[in-house]
Amino acid sequence: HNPKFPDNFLWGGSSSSWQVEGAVEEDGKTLSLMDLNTRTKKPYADDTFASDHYHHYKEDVKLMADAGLTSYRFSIAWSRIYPDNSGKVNQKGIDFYNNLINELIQHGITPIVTVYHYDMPVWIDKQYDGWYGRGIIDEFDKYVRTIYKAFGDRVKYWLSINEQNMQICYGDWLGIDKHPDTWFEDKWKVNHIINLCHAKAVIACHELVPGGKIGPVPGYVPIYPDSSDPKDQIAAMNAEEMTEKVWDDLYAHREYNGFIKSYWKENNIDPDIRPGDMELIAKAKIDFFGLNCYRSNTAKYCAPEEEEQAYELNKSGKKGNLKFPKVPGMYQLVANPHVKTTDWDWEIDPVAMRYMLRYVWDHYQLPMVITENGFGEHEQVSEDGKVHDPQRIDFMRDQIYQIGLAIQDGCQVFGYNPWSFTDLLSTGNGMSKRYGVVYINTTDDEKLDFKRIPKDSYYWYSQLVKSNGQN
Ligand code: BGP
Repeated sequence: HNPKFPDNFLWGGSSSSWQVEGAVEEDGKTLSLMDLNTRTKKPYADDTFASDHYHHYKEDVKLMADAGLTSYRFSIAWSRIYPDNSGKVNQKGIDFYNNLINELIQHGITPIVTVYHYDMPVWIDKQYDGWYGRGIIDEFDKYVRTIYKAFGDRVKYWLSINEQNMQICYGDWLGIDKHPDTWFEDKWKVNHIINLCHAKAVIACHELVPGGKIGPVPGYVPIYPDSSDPKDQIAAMNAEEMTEKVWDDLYAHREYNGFIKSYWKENNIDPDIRPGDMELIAKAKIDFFGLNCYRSNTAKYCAPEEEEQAYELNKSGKKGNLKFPKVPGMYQLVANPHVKTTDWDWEIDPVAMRYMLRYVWDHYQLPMVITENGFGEHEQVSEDGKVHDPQRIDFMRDQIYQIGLAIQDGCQVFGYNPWSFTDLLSTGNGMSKRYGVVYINTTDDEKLDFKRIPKDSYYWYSQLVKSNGQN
């Protein structure tokens, strides 16, 4: 039996605009870098239609409501709201999100909206060199103010920038390190500009959304020491600092922590912090933490004379194709013999969920909502016309149990939004790595009907949701 979940706990689902909507150049929208990114990797990614949620949103919301969901976390595509540098709002973009939000609310589902989820508009990138140029800050401020004014009467939960830490740590994978030769120093400059945009998003939300609450969304990967060797413990702390804690501290304490400041100094890579920047960041008081958690990592000591190794993620979907990073003098990541892995070598570790919630609660004492957590798999429709996904059910059951334990431990958690509700494009594997509790037929080009087929996990999750976490 699961521990008891609080009344009004939000049981939801999660997505992001470019991964689910499709209609990438419809009704005035222009392309984002992610749209282009997946486009070049055809055939496995079909960015032009994704899950065609743009045309199926009513059906999708109905499926959520039938399952008893009470929240839905999604993102707004900046390039649907401001498609170019004319400064004119695209009314059809506003209409789409208005319709979606109204549909959700009519079905008793609370919208949780991410302002920015990886999808840099191409025109912003051209004009300001994406996150590299400070010109983006005012554009971002204008964009967030527009969406708060348009939707803030109904949307009370907002999320600023999805997985800023992952964007910075794994910039090559997400296409943000556009100048790889200088990325080592650039990333902190880029990160500082994103911090300023995060601050703008927080401040404007409190100014413009009556009763509005906003939080960041770090991608959280708890890091364990590989052994009881004290050097491994420090290595795990170093890895946690460099991939996670620097961001959490900034969001919660609203200043850079001592660790990163001395790291910059040591490496002579101070970012360009201008007068007024830290005052702006200091004003951005967050209300809660949104947290994405899929897996854990394990770290061990790495001697300074070792050779550096970049993280090479497994994009093949065949086990054993991942290369762990080595950061000489700091840490190296290694396989954990105590946990199983997915076909993409992601650790399947429900305890990581409890660890994360405990860690964030202990350090920051802010309410938390899980904004992503899920199991990626190769999937197809069986001969009986159904989609059987027992591994996803096991995954979710174990994760939810650990959330219950964390709540029992005293952590304040107000919702669980697994990734994803419907199948959608994966960042690196398009539709060949599926996460949904609802299957979408996008594989058969002959009959590209986007038919929605609830998987076994949908029915299982629905039962759990309807009993507020018991089943
Ligand atoms: C998170 C992202 C999501 C999502 C998920 C799964 O990091 O916020 O956008 O894609 O990871 O990752 P992937 O699609 O690479 O399997």
